[in-house]
Amino acid sequence: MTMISTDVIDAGNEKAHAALEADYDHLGEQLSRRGIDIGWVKDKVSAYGVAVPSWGVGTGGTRFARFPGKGEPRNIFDKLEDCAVIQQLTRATPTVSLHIPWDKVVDLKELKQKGDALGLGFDAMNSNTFQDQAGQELSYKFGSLSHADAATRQQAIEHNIECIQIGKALGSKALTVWIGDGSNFPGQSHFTRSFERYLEAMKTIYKSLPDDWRIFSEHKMFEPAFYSTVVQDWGTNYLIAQELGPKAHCLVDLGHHAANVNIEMIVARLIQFRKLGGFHFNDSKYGDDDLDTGAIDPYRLFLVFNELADAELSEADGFDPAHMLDQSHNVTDPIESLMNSAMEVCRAYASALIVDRDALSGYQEGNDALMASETLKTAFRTDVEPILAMARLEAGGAINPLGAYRAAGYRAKVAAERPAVTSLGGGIV
Ligand SMILES: [Mn+2]
Repeated sequence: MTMISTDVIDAGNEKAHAALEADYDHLGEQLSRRGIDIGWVKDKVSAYGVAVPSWGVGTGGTRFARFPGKGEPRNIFDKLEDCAVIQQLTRATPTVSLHIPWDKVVDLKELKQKGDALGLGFDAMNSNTFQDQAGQELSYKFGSLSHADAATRQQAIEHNIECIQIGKALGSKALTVWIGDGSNFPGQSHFTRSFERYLEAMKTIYKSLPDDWRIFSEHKMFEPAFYSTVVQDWGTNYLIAQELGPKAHCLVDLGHHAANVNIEMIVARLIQFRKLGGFHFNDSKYGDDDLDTGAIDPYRLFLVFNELADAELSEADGFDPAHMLDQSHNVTDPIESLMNSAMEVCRAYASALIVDRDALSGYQEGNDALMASETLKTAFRTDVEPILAMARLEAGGAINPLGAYRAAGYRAKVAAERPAVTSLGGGIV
């Protein structure tokens, strides 16, 4: 089942094919002068995938307002179709990450079949105890897994276990837990006791994990709590993963740090101690803006991938991070933003793969700061787009996904079929 007519993709590819071949050959020649086989890079990019967040295909909005777009998905089945468009054109997003209860369905078999029919797998499950749902018995206003009340904590634990059960039926292998627990006033909550309660609750969830599953805890410095947050930084996150055991890892959302924090170094530390679970890619200027990946600081994204490529190529012990996007789209068509973001992630990966690591290592050992920096810059400045485009073309995708998407008129088509919805799970998470 394909969402975009292959005729549209073929027509676009035919027009762009000759130029791509020429650009690819030229880049191949440049890289071979540096001792890099372009085919090796392309194969690695082809094998790479980043998960699309189900909540990303709807217009997210901000904490102030949401301006719905036309033809927005009404439910998870519509969302999967939009995700399938992204995968069909970019060939970089073979899986979808679900958020429960936003994506809860009556018939899980039907959902799995829909995914299968669209060629989509299910990545990490995301639980939600940061807002109250209709009919929910106990409120999360004052916290969930770290709540002072044992019955509220139990309710949050049971929700996470339910997410695991749903994920099992869909073929997922991981649970991501982000809580909004924290305080707005000094003295409002006891730092140690609330963290103890959180750990105890997470240990109960951990016991319900199947053997081949992992649990990712996601830290976030602030918001919704503006004074203290229970899982506020990577240090706390590392403590959690250590306390829970080998199936527990840390998830790094690029927007969940203080401004100017050296995220790539955090990534290196987590890799070194085998606790890097995965990513939520996005970009930001001020806080947790959830802007499109690479929109503000593509060099930072590259530097994160430089650490990932280094670990991959040196076969670092226990290195197997899950890659996901986590964005909120306010002013763009979410499908266009997610396609571009997936390609930005692939670009950062390809650029990191062409870093001359032997040279870099030599400059590091020899204290040649300038040349070490230049070695990274040389890779970053190289336009790897022909590699990405060729990988897409060979996998049946579009040389120019954005062009193909617009030419296909997908949004107008679904706008006619999908009445506007006023509220849809999503937003900044
Ligand atoms: Mn996130």
